Parts: sequence; C-alpha cells; structure tokens
Amino acid sequence: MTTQNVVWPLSLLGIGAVTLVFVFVISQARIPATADETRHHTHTAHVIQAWFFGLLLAGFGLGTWLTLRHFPIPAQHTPLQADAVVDVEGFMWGWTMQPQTARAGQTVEFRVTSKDVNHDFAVYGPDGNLVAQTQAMPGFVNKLLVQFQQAGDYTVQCLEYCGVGHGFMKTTLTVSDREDN
Ligand SMILES: [Cu+2]
Repeated sequence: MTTQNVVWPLSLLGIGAVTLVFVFVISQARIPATADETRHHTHTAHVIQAWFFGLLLAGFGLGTWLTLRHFPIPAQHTPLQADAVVDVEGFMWGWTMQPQTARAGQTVEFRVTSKDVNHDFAVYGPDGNLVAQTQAMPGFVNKLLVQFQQAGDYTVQCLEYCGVGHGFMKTTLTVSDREDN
C-alpha cells in the first residue's frame, strides 16, 4: 500500500467534512437568534476552535516526530562506521567513482562532491527504483550511507539539471552478492 492510497481517501473525507460544515452554516443563516443564543454559540465556537488547533498541533507534532525520528541524513562531520567507502566526483558530464563496486549487505559510505557545478548523485536499483540520492556540490563533501539489499547493476544518474549533457550523466555501480558466512 503506497502513501498516496492512504492520503487520497483521507483528503476526500476531509473535503467532505468541510463541505458538510459549510452546508450546515448556510442552512442556519436565516434563523434569527437571541443575544443569549449568540453568546452561547460564540463560546461553543471558541471552544471547538481551541480544540481543533490543539489537535492539529498535536497531530503535526506527532507526525514530525514519527517521520524525522530516524533522520535520514547521516552525520556529516563525524566519522561514520561504514564497511566500505566510495569516493564520488561529479563533473560536466559524468562521474568518477572509486571504487565502482560494492557488496550487498554492507553499509557503504559515499563521499560525494563535484568538480564544477551542482549535480545530484542518485542511485537507482536494478528494478529501476530510486535507492538513495544526495547533492554533489563543488567545495563540499556530502556523505551518504547506503546498505544495498540485493546484488546487481545499479545506475547512477544526475538529478540536478546541469547543461546539455545532463541526461547522459550516468554510470554503473556493480553490487556483488553477500559474503558467505
Ligand atoms: Cu545533471
């Protein structure tokens, strides 16, 4: 089940709820109210508003905590406990990658930089799905930690438009089978 399949019906439900509120307000518009009723309704509206924003805040807080608890970007200034290191440099229009191989199951640290302009180092799996990506920036080394689950040929592709040769800025990373224990 993808996120879209969950978000789409939830959005529809939300839109439906908002529509119902509007229909209710419009249907009540012509009914005259006494001062007491108005005061009472105003108070109720403020209570609902306070609860609504409170729940919204709690929801966003919880969502942020759940999704960012395991921050996907590794520490950039401390040594990483990786099994292997691959040095990557992007240039117009290609990649130098040292070494160009990795082993499935190992944690690989990519140290990504650029010779000229901003590029984006993206690794696609043998099935065509995006596995990992980070910016390749001149003057900076961005670290990326990847644990390859399956052996095969992975395609490295630039994802930051960098000139006429951008679409051809590809190379291959070969991931070999797990070491037998
Ligand atoms: Cu590019």
